[in-house]
Amino acid sequence: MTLLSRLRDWLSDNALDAVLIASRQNKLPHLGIATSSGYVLITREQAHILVDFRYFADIVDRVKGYQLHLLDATHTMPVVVNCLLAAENIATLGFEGEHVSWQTGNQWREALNASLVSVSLDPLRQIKNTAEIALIREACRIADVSADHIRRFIAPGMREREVAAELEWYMKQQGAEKPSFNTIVASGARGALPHGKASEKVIVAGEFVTLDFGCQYQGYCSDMTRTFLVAGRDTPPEETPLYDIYQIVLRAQRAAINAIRPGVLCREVDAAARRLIADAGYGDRFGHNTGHAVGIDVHENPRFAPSDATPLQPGMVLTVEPGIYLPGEGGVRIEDMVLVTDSGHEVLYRQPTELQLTGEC
Ligand SMILES: [Mn+2]
Repeated sequence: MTLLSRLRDWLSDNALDAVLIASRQNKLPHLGIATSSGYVLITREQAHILVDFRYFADIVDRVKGYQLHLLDATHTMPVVVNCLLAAENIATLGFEGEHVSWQTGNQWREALNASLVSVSLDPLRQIKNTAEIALIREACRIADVSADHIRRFIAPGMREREVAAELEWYMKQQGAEKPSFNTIVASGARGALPHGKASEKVIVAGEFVTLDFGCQYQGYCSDMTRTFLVAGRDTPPEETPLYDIYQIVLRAQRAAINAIRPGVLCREVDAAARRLIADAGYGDRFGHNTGHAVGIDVHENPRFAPSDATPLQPGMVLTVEPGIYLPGEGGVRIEDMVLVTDSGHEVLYRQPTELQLTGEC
């Protein structure tokens, strides 16, 4: 089903005459570009795009099936939209309350000649279509080859920030538009910080280093975490202090991935990882969800969370990223992205999840 026909079905299900889309996330599939400016108005009969001079020329040659309207100082959004509301006899207009500020919402209520209803379009993005899955696969391919590059690149004496810069540069060389979030490089004791942004800390041989990163490709995100053992110490990997923790996290991550198939509830996948970590005695050291959906936003719903009862459906794409964090000592997290398929699941990365050493080996 096409984007527009899905939205029109959604309009009838929600007893709305039209919906005004303003968020970057939900405009992207219509505009083909990510921008916080401009609007998309979908009515029962028509589809309209309203943009200013900066975007008009880019969009006019590309989008098909929409009426284009140029916004300027006199043709403001409320002026243009009120004309369209009158022309198409629109009484009830949905808008994205969760993406609009209280101030803007109040201004629209004053200015727009329709009864406004706050709605959420985000659930419509939960099941990815074939074209979206192809873009996510490419974002994942870039992260995947970049993980291998950065593992070989890391050497004792480098700063976390240098490693993050190399990783982001490499992803761009591979075709990424930008990182999908601030790259996390957390080495040694900093590994206990689940979101330890790359710092000035120098990486030392024999430490674990956790890298959590991803990129955006044509508007779609990837998200990946690997924890490596920094080479350069003679001690065998099995004798490093966090080796056993690594094996527990790896077993938890695999248990959660193996639980993924259509019909399973998100909280059951979370439980598969959480139970294993709790049974090993580290339940209180795993203080976040097991995963989240990924798409245009790097964090989308549903979540692999203890309270999320969403049943999995083919076409959903989620992360699986359990971790254990020991304050003062360090931490381990391993994250893959997984596509829910008709018969089960497919992991979108090829990089191994077993403990790997940094460097050329
Ligand atoms: Mn993630």
